[in-house]
Amino acid sequence: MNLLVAITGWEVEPWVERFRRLLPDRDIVALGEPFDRRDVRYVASWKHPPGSLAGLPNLDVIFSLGAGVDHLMNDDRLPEALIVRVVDEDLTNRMSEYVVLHCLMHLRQQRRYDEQQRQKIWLDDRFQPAAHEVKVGVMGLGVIGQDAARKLKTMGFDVAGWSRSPRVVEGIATFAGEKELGAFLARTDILVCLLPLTAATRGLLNRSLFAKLARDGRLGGPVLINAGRGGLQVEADILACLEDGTLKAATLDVFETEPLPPDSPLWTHPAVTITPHNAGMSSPESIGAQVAEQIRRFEAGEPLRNVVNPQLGY
Ligand code: NDP
Ligand code: OXD
Repeated sequence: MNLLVAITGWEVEPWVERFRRLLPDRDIVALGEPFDRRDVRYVASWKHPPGSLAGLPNLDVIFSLGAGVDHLMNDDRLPEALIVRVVDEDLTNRMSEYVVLHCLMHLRQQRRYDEQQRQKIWLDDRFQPAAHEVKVGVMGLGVIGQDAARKLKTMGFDVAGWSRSPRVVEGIATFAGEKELGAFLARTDILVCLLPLTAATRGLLNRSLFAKLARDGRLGGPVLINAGRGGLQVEADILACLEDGTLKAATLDVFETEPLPPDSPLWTHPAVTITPHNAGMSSPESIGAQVAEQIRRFEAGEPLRNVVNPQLGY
């Protein structure tokens, strides 16, 4: 057997079927089925149970089936192997759709009109700012962040981005590193987080950061959109900041604990919009093909694409 499919939280069967169609000459097995650990050369993982990949002596490559690899980095018994992540046009497009949708939703105050509709109230008493009057700050200017920033720019928003190392993106003001974080936040009305979860970014979305966002924006207070990872945010701080006006509203796709526990006050907070970690979706069709192509490259001695730097954690 060559490829072990180790998935929790998603349906496994479509992935196994896809890999069997793409790699008919290989043994493909799902974690939980019997297999000889010495036969595994490749693993395709999405949130495999920590420790379950220990003791695979002939493992060469672990493929993350998502863009994020924190699920791998957080397994302290992960075997030594190259780690490859997903960079996928379909996934990137879906993430940008989500970001644009929610920026527009906050710009156009759609939650308020939903409530008015429920109550059959016809009331048009509020000034609507134009997109160019609203400053969006995208944290993380990688594959997804750059795509989202460009699409937000096309919608007319005044867009800036922040990354670890300096990036140049046409038409977008860019900031880098801790030194420039304050200036980036000070010009941000809607903060969009598309960062990976690493030791350096864990808990970054906290009260002290929210307090540095622009206070003079056209939306009546700063808005947070987090589609990166739940571990980036301090949920108690988000709730407290929504209460005292440090934040006006939040859209959250990711949570400290997933699924979001039923007793979380985020569920019922009137200023919070929740989605179940599905801003982007990994499609077995397209990502399966990428994994098969990467295996082909690896075995032909060609360099793998999208290899993760374990020191940086992304
Ligand atoms: P990339 O690796 O392409 O980009 C990551 C960006 O974050 C880079 O710009 C990087 O900086 C920046 N960054 C990393 N660490 C820091 C730091 N300490 N300070 C400042 N900036 C930092 O990742 P992707 O764009 O492909 O994906 C981003 C994340 O989106 C994923 O890791 C995942 O967590 C999340 N995601 C969520 C999904 C969902 O459904 N909710 C779906 C897909 C992804 P630099 O440019 O200098 O390297
Ligand atoms: C990803 C995700 O990282 O879906 O791709 O969260």
